[in-house]
Amino acid sequence: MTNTASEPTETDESVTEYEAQLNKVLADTDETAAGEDEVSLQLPSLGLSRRDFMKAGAAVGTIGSLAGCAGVMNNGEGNSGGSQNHSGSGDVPEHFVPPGEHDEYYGFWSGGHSGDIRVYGLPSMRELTRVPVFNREPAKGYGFDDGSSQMLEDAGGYTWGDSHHPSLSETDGKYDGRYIYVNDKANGRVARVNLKYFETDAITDVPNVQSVHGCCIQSPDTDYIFANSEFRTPLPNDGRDIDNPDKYVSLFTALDPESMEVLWQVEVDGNLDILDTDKDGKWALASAYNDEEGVEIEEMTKNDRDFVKAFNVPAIQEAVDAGNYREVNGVPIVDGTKGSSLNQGDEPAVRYIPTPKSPHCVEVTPDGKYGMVAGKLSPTVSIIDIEKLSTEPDSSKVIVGQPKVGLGPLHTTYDDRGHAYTSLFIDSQVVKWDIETAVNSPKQSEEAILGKIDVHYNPGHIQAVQAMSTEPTGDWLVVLNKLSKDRFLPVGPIYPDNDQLIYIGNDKDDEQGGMELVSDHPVYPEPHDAIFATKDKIEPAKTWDKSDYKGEKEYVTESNSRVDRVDDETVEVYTSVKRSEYGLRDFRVKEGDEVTITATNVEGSQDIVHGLVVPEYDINIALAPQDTREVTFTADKPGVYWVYCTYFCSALHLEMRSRMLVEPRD
Ligand code: K7E
Ligand code: CUA
Repeated sequence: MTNTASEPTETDESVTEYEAQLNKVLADTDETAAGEDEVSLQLPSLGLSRRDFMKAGAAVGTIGSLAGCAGVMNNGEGNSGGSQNHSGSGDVPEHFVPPGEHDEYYGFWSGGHSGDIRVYGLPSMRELTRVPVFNREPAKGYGFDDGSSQMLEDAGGYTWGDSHHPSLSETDGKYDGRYIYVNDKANGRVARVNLKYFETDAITDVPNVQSVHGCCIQSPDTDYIFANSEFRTPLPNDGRDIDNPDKYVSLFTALDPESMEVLWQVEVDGNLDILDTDKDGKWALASAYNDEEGVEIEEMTKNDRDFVKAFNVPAIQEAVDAGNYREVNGVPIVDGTKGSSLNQGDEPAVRYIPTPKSPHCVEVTPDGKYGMVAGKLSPTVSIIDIEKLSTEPDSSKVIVGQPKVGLGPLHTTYDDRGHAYTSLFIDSQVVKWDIETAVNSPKQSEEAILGKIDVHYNPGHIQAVQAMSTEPTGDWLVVLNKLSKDRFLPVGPIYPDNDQLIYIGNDKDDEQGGMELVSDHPVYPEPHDAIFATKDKIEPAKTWDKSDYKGEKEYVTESNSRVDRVDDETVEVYTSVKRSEYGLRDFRVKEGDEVTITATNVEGSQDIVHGLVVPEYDINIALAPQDTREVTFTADKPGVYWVYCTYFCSALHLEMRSRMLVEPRD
């Protein structure tokens, strides 16, 4: 550990303060929980004193000397051996992918507040590319040409986003390789990335919500995209009810996966958090906290339980079709609050499933039988039996298991052999457990636990290969750790995250349940989640297909490169682009003209990309083979402006130029 202990008192103070805060939350829970039913936190059954819990929590809360010990503290049981061993044991298959060879899996990471999607290969963990989504990206010209900048403008004109939950489109429960959908937690948006071109092709700014956190496709056939608003706000949020937090609402939103239009929303009590669906197109499950509907932390953590919401999608659609809604900002809003008449009867629109307070997430098993709700503040995972959602009228009986897994459970993923893997934020571990054993053993018991492995440090999401589809393959697991601390060369006070690759293909009977840590990978902050598909699921185009934009943009050849003057103040410039020349060696416009340049890369050979940039005009477009892009600007500065290519495309790349000649308008 490079951070040495015992200097700044400010650090100590913040630890003490954090301890006090958590202590208060737990004390309240403890008191109200006494003598109550099994959904309470039940700290005594942890087998740990509250003091131990506090210490672990404090270490998490402060990126100081104590926090460096988070992993170490939990090594007391001597299960750290394998985690120091980067090469793994002889049972781990080769994860080094030699030069020139390809990975077995595509991995798609949400970039967090970098706003993008990162594409990695697995098991090499090599970053292959980034797909800008909510962010502008000069390296790919995204947010610079007319098409993408207009899309960003129409989606609210924000300059950034916070991408969290990437979801791959499915057909019949299997990844179909068409799209990734991802939310913007910051500005309440949902975007779609086209996996033929690895390019964002749609962004929807969801009305009536401020922040979209949970986001997923509906299994098995991607009939809807669902999005949860985490923050409760007045409806509409136009200045009314500012001082009336009771009137704030949280909405569950359905979008059309093709048009990306918002279809309807459902209003609920409490807030909404993360989402997953069953595998039959009926239930969407949303974790939730703040059933208290408080606006300050003390209010949000007062009660010892919250409610997972189960949305009955056909019933909601029926209510919408029957006109059973109110409309706000053009969106039908269905009443899904606890007392709603739509929630009565055999097919309630929304069911409220009681869980321990502040659960974090829901992830449905690949066979669609169970939805796992990680406890976060509770050391348990609550197992929802999805079939019972349709058959069991008593909501508290829908939870059919509740294994005690460890401290700070956040996310759960699956292999192909009936095992679940849960990240433990506070323990800095991954726990492997057996699903059917957990269902068949008493709640709060540890019978289902098969082993734990240390990770470094404070894991958030974990994801196993193909685990969100009906076809998990069960050999690799990635743990997205929030902190890297002393794992890499220091790079200043903002550290990389540390994504760790774990082999899970061996069900060995050891302390780690056969899990083996094989490699560490620093990642640029701060990815939130990832999803993995076998390489055969994704079939990207190698060059553009001009028929994909036929009728929208002209395919400009060398012979039709030209300057069209539309009127006294509007000019259209058309140029082809190839090694090592532009179709126009120069072009002439007048000061004050609105200029639109349409440029086509006429080359057919793969990987020959050209740029077209105009210095001092902030123009920067990138053109893959057979692609056409447009850019519009005002030529407000007279003079000579060299147009050049940004991609090193040939031996004559530097000579690949044109000139924009802007004549003074007298
Ligand atoms: Cu758990 Cu935004 Cu998916 Cu982060 S959420 S950990
Ligand atoms: Cu084209 Cu460099």
